[in-house]
Amino acid sequence: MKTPVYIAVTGAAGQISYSLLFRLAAGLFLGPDQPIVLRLLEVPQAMKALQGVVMELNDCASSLLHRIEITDDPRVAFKNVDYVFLIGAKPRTAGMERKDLLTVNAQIFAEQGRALNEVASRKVKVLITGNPANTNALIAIKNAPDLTPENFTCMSRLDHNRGISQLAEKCGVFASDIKNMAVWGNHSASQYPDLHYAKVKGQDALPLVGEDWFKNVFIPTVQQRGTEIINARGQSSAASAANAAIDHMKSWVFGTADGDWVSMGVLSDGSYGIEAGLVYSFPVTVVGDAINIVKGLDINEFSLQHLRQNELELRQERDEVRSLC
Ligand code: NAX
Repeated sequence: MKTPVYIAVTGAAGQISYSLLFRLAAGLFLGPDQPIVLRLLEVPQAMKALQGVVMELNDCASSLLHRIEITDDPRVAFKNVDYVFLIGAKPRTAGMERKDLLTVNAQIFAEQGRALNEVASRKVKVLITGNPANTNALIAIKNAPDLTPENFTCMSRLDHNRGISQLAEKCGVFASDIKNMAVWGNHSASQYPDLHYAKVKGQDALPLVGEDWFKNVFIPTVQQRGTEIINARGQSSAASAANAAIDHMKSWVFGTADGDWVSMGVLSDGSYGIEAGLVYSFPVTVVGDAINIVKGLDINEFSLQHLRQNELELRQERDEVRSLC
């Protein structure tokens, strides 16, 4: 058996984690021969619920799950960890303005960034899922000056997977027949799911589905999918979010397939004119340990407007929490 690796999950008693943790214990992230230690972080009020989750994890009798440790202290949770899923965040409650949500979550991600800076492995891979994910990632990066921005990414993979699924359904093909989906910008309703480079069984997607479907059906469907799920289920996406978090981390650890890419929120280097220093979703490839923004794509006027709108929104979010980043 290999040496166990340490995986921390925050918001471990929440609904995304309730799907994620069992997948991790089943080896769906690192494979069937990699034992893991789970470090689960929660707020003190959720510790009892978390103990219930731990009982259920133990009842799976997974031979990969070497140990489970629970804590309400990020410095304990993140000590020497290799992989971190930052999922825990405060939900928006009645009467709360968007700015209030930004501020309250900014504090959480500032504290967790500082804790990672102090105690995590210098090679740690941190995925930020808790919303507002892009700006939370930026705050974590800024509060972890001894780590590098490359240690942090935020999740747009659920949006990417939603795009693949919509296109596959429209074309009557399998999801695996779709390549080069791209989701640009913020993980918000402004996100830009882009079919200009997408391929369906090697053919250009746009001529197959038409501009009208792309602009008037595909884009709003992907943008509004989270809301549609809340309206149907009475709760936000959880299992699909956990699935996307694992997909994201697998791409990061094992690399992207030849000729394909994935969408990830990473610190902008100024590519496509997006202000450097914002955490923005780009199409990326992963080779070895390096995440590379896909360069040189043609951006038409329609796309440019969407890219700019997302940049503006992320600038505004950043400016609202300036003191922390
Ligand atoms: P839940 O409300 O079910 O769970 C969140 C958990 O986080 C709770 O158990 C809470 O006690 C815990 N928590 C709060 N503050 C914490 C802290 N400081 N340290 C540790 N734990 C803390 O939410 P869930 O449905 O699991 O969603 C979690 C986050 O993911 C939310 O912010 C949600 O908006 C976001 N999402 C992001 C997605 C993405 O694609 N980036 C998609 C799914 C999801 O909406």
